[in-house]
Amino acid sequence: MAHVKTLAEFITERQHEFTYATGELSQLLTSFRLAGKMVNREVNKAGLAEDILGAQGSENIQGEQQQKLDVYANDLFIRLLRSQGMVCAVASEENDDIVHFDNGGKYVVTMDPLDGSSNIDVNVSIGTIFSIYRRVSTGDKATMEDFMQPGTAQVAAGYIIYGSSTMLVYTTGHGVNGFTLDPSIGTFCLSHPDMKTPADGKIFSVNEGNLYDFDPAVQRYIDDCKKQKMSARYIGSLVADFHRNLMKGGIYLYPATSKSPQGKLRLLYEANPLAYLVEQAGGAATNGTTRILDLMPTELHQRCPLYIGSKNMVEGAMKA
Ligand code: P6P
Repeated sequence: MAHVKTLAEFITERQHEFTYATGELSQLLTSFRLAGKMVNREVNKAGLAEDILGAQGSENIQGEQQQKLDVYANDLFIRLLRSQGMVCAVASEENDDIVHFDNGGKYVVTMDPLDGSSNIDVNVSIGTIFSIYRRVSTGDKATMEDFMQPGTAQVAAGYIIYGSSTMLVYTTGHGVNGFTLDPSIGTFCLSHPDMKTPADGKIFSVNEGNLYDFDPAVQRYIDDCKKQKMSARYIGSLVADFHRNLMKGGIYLYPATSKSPQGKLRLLYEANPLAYLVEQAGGAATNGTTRILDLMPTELHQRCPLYIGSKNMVEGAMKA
């Protein structure tokens, strides 16, 4: 049987592509590799472990019930990132403010530690989404300036999907590669080299419960997808919908609605990382008018409408 390349081997082999000092990428990704395995273990037994299932009883800045696994994942990622010394601050969906580490790290991370966590109790795939940026501020501590960089400034981005199998998918700007966790050896192995998303697709992902709240142009686009006999696939878990569309072709839309005039999804740790990945795989991502990666952030938790997936489908949605 051909040797299966591990994530560690792959990173070593490709580290010359990483703009900054050799070895830094490996250390940066190590926290996500390790945390991904540990979150995977808890996700897989959530149905059994009384202490990890269900709401934590607290709310995050989004006013959303924090699921215990949300908090577990957030605390774990923060602990691992703090300890490995490369990252000096984190902006997380689960924390109102920037989390600072006093370690002189040259990078900052934005992350949604467990997106779609309301699906945990019903056994639907969920995911971790992350972006890595180089610090731009020069003082002792990171500042908002470090987090108000456009998506084009990302040095790496990725997600972990906890599904029928657990995968880590990431880019450093040299294509997209997917690694599947082999639980028998606790190692992520290269399973999807150089991922490319089809320019066209036959899948549209949108919560049609909001249909009559969408802009008429969006309603026309959705109607047109139906007239073309496309398949409607909406899991209600962004990473799961994104991953399927990345592999098969398709478009995911979370447009603005009257209830959410800026849409629901977050720019810094949902739209930007996935936009970086999809463009590296040949796809596209906009907020309905502007390329996601060109948006200039102004707040940590700002929302943006999101149209993301197959290039021709996103362009079609813009012309609707
Ligand atoms: P709605 C989960 O809460 C999430 O952030 C994404 O994972 C998912 O795609 C979306 O919201 C679902 O939102 O409003 O359709 O239930």
